[in-house]
Amino acid sequence: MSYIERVWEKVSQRNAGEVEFLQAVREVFDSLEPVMERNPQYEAAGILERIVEPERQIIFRVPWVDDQGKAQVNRGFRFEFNSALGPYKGGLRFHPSVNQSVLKFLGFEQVFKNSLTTLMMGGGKGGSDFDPKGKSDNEVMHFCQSFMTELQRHIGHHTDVPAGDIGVGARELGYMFGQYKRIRNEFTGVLTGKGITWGGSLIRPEATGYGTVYFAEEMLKTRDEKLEGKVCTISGSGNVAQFAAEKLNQLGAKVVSLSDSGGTIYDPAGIDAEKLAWVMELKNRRRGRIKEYTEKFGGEYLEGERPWSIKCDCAFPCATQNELNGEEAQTLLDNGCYVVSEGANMPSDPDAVNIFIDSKILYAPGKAANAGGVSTSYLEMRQNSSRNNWTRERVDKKLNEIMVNIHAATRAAAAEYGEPDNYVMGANIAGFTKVANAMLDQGIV
Ligand code: NDP
Ligand code: 2IT
Repeated sequence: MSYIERVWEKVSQRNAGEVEFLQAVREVFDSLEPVMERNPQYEAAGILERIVEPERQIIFRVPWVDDQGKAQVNRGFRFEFNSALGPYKGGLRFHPSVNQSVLKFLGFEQVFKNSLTTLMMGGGKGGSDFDPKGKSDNEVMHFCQSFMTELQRHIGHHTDVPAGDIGVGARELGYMFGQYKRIRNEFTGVLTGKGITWGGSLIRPEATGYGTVYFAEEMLKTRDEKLEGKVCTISGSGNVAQFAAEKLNQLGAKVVSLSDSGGTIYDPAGIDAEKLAWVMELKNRRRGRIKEYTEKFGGEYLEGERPWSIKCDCAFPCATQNELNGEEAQTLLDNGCYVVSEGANMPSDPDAVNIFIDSKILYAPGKAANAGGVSTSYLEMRQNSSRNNWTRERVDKKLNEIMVNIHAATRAAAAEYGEPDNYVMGANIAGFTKVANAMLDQGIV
């Protein structure tokens, strides 16, 4: 049995039942077989055994009082996965589906994503099974304060720097930052995605969506093509989806769908800048459901459905994990889609990933295509350390350069192992190699 398969057997036994985590590990392992053959030093130093085990796992009670005066309890987590390349870095997710498996898959992916950015960041992820949906601002504030009351003892601007993810945006980050500052009596860049007047970076809110589109642009360049005139489907209608749509509009593409957990809206006329501004108001202020879009602008509401049956050239999954299965991947291909750039983390399930790879379309996995968010978080940390503020243009230019570099590094790693068009293999190998070599240098810790 190969080194990889021996480690896989142990990982799957030790983490039995953690479906999402094991899915993420298997995908990375599937890319690494030729790397292990060429580099026996990794086995000798137990790199794989160590890289699948978080350095530290923190699980805690989050008690809070709701608007009726009733005590509520949620579970809080932070997985500090790997610090070989820098302080732990990665978002916080608040969603009822959050559990150990989901956050471990996200933390594991984050290690390779952050390595791919070439910036100095380790990987981590955290969150809670708290559901901000339907809660008052007051309840969200009390929850965030309680969550941070515990989390603050584990994080710091040189140690572990959380940010947003599903269910954690400007409002939640503000409440958490306020509580951190109150307890620790320090104003530091301990969180990223901060408000612009209190340490945030311009373009951080836009960065993940913009970056995902920049990555698609780079992939299209390999075929001498542009995004202009392309019909694009997007899933989700949160932070990543909104700014992917904005950038696609700016580049002359036509966005025809958005979705949320209730269903999909299909607007064949295109979701232009004006309609998108309305969606942002709906989602970020009124916190309403996407189906209201069709009442306002027409088009179709596909209740309970995802956007993948809609004919398009390019698809941007920007909602959540496993939101695109094998059957849907095949439907996309049958309808002529040939670019898939993942804004979400692990949105394509393993069947879909295999179908995309075998079909040789331009398919970019999340850990490469959505790395613009965490990269711009790093630019925010840089601005905080130097007490400087960069202009929009400067941050956006840097973000674009980083995405161009990630694209090039991904292709180069894939080419080195004989599959230049396989972005999954390229991202996994390039991400892994840098972390593994740093771990070798730093000894068995
Ligand atoms: P938001 O909370 O802003 O938006 C999430 C969107 O996805 C909402 O439209 C939501 O619909 C939908 N969604 C969430 N969970 C589900 C589900 N289980 N089924 C169907 N739809 C769902 O989150 P973000 O936009 O920040 O994150 C979206 C994805 O991008 C996630 O995978 C995240 O990990 C990834 N990502 C985010 C980054 C960031 O900087 N924010 C960086 C890199 C990746 P509803 O409101 O109905 O729940
Ligand atoms: O999945 C991700 O990369 C994020 N949610 C962003 C992490 C960050 O630290 O900005």
